[in-house]
Amino acid sequence: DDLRELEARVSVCRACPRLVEWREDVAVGKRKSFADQPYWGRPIPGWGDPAPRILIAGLAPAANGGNRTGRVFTGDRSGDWLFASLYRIGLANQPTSEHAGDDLRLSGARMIAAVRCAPPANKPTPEERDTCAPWFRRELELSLATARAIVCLGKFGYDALLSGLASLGATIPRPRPKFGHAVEHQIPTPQGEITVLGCFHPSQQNTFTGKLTEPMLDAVLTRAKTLAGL
Ligand code: DU
Ligand code: SF4
Repeated sequence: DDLRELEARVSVCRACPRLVEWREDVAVGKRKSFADQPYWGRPIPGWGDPAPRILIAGLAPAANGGNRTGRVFTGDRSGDWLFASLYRIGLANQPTSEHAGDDLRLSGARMIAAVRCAPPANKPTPEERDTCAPWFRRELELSLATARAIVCLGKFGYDALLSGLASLGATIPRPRPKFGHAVEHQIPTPQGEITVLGCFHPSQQNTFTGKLTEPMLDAVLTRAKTLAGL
């Protein structure tokens, strides 16, 4: 089907030299704690329910997280926080994700990232973001057939998502609606209206400092669930 074809095509993309080098170097070098594990080391497509009601959008996979497991937002501390929350509210079948063979499943939700390859320091360049945009756009387009709520993790993911929606013909209000935790914006798209929700990124920077708490994360995902009719 369309999604499988997209996954197959993106999985061999080498369009960004800096990211190709980084994703492969990390996969060969490996972090000590994962020395005995295989690393994916390639582009990471969206993952989860193929007909999602909720999309969870971020910026890019993590070098020792998604770049290792092959599944975006898994295998690192941010993923641990996210999946614990998804499990608490009933969208994931287990609270943790260790590796790609762990039977983890999402129901009603799908995770996508604006950039498919892990960037150094978790920061793709604007050029890399733009190079990956056609993959993101197509993935978003396929998901919009069913999705009614999109949760954006962090401001970078939020900005990329609004740009992706705009490229698909969505009407983004001017001035651009602002990012914030638990903000909600209704966005008309050619495939129907969707609600975009902001959520602070579950990175250690936010979770260690208490800027993002478990109840705050659960509340945004629960709201998305309600909006999506789940
Ligand atoms: O082979 P498959 O059942 O289509 O699943 C592919 C992949 O997506 C697998 O890692 C499970 C996950 N997944 C999911 O999380 N939720 C679904 O509803 C369907 C598949
Ligand atoms: Fe290709 Fe995107 Fe990876 Fe760049 S970031 S190499 S465009 S998949």
